[in-house]
Amino acid sequence: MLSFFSTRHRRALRATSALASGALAVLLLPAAALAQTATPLAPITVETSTDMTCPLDSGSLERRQIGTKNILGASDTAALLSGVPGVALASGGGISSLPIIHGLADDRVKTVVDGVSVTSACPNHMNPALSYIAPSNAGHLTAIAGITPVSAGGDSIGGSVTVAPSPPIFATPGEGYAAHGSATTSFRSINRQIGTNGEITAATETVSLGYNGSWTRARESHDGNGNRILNSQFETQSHNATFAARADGQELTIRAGHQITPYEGFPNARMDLTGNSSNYLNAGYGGDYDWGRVDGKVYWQNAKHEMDFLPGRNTTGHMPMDTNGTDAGYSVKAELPLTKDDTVRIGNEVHSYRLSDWWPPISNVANGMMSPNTFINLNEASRTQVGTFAEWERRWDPQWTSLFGVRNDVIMMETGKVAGYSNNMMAMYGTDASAFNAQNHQKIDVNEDLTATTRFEASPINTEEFGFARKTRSPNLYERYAWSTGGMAASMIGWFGNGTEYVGNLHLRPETANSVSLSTGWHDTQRTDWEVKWTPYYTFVQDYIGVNKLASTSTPGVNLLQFANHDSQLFGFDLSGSKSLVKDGTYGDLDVAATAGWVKGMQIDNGHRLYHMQPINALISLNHHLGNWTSTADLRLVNDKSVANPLQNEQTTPGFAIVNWRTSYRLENVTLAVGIDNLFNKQYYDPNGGAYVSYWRATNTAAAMGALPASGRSFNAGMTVTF
Ligand SMILES: [Cu+2]
Repeated sequence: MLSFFSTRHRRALRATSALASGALAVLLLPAAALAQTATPLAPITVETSTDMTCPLDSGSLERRQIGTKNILGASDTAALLSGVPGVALASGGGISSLPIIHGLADDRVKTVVDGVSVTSACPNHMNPALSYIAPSNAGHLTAIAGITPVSAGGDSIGGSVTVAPSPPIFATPGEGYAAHGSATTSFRSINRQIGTNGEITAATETVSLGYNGSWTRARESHDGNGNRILNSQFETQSHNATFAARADGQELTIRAGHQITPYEGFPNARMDLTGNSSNYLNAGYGGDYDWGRVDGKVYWQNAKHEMDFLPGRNTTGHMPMDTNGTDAGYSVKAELPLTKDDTVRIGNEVHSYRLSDWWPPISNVANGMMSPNTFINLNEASRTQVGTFAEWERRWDPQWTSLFGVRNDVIMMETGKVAGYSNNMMAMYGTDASAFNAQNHQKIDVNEDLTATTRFEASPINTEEFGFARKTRSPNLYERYAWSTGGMAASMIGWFGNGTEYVGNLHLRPETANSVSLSTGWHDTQRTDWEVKWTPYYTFVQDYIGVNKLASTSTPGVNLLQFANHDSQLFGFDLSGSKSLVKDGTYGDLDVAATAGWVKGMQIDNGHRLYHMQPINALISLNHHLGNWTSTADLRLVNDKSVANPLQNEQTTPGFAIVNWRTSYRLENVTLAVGIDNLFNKQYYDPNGGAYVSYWRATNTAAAMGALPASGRSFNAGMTVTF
């Protein structure tokens, strides 16, 4: 793996190898010989499934792996994906990171929670799909970085992230009635975060009733230098109920829930979340029949979202901004094993989304910047997706398997008339609103997707996979309909964590990605000792939705930008591997797992670097396991970001190496865990952490903006009791 790093990085690696061996000593120190039944805890499960819908270049986390992070106070479900090959994270608030897969972020990644695509109902994407499921309620997480099958969803061009809540628990045959529950409490020192969550299930063999709830509150975090990270506090709670019934290979699951986030600071945004209240109701059906299997889902979710300034920005004024968004729809999929070698999957879905976005005035002063009328940003905007797919999986012989899929998505968008706070010509509200209202807003995109992959089991120790995909995403509501070119209004639009100003574009075309990727995997015949996997990829995105510059502003780095199509290309590789070092030794098992990644992306016409490219990076994990005792030491290495997007105030960041450590022990029905994040209290800046906008606003000095610092050392502890 060393060969993938620059000379400078090799030096960093040598310096940190001393740290790593220190961490190993810590890891092995109290070798209490308390051997009982074992549940090993690898940080990431590398998929070895023969199912073609799960490409080689994907990773997943099981409930027990999520459980360890939950005990130590994980609040951000997206962040659990850290370390999965191909995945990087754009940080936001305490529960709202956005996944980036192979350089494609946010809406470009298909994110499905409990079978439902939830849309961010905020011009800053503060409430993305993954913010609605707490880690304590996540049963299984999968990220597909490679060629995503059409059955995993359309209207996206990147990989896919799927999160399923824990499946309902039923009584085992003969048990009659069963009740299970657990309660967890956790603490983190860096932001004095406390959290508690629990679940309880009462079930017979055919009916199950469950509840899962969580609450977390965190003060402002601190960086490695001990300085407060302004506006990084948050609080959230969720309540989820599950009813499930099953009989004769059929299962019906109904889930309903409520989440309330009274506040969540966003240090890299102009605004903070000052209220987010959401409710959902969905029903899922799965049934096995003689002819195959059918899965269906109907869903509804509403979010009422408010933004303003939390204290810390040193802002005396207020700027209320409200959104109300509703996702509703259904999906139905059938899997038909036609012969013993052929499986066909067909499916259809409708996803309707409605969003209103309005900003109440701050006074009744006539002709003001923010008065006397309500600013109408989106007036009953709607976006409806109708998707249909067919997929054919064929095993040609014991070595060759292929998957071929086609998909059609029709995206229909519309929005009503808009208005500014006033007809203040200086702020161009009147001119812009009239120009926008005079145009036809209805848009219909007909998108055709295609994927083809083939897998070759070359030998008992080698698997090869080759794939091609054409995938299309239509613009989101803001990319098309955000209408004001007034700097203040435009600065409220954008989910990029950079303080820059964005204007929509009614003439945007959908973006279409054409990707090729090759995965080569090597492993021992039993797949228990060692494994190495390498996936290089190339993507050409026709009409990539980037930006054009409309004007500079008085703040260096901050431009007035408009969304615009630019052909672009991205390429890179993912590398992952694991090796068992000690097996069944007197002092337990020891293994090492590592992932590394590199991606580069640029616009083809002008060579501008794409936003959100993760520099070359690696995660090396050392896992120790003895009886009920499990420990992990992670070494995370990220190279410097020296070239950034020139228009979007992207920050360059120095390289860094940090060490995280955690250990847990289970004694009967109690599990105790302790851990230290950023063990050496390093001051570092995540390359996709964005700009430190809250600091700029607090000090009113644009020069002070810089990159957003990451959190310093945190001592974490937690306990779970099961009953
Ligand atoms: Cu928001």
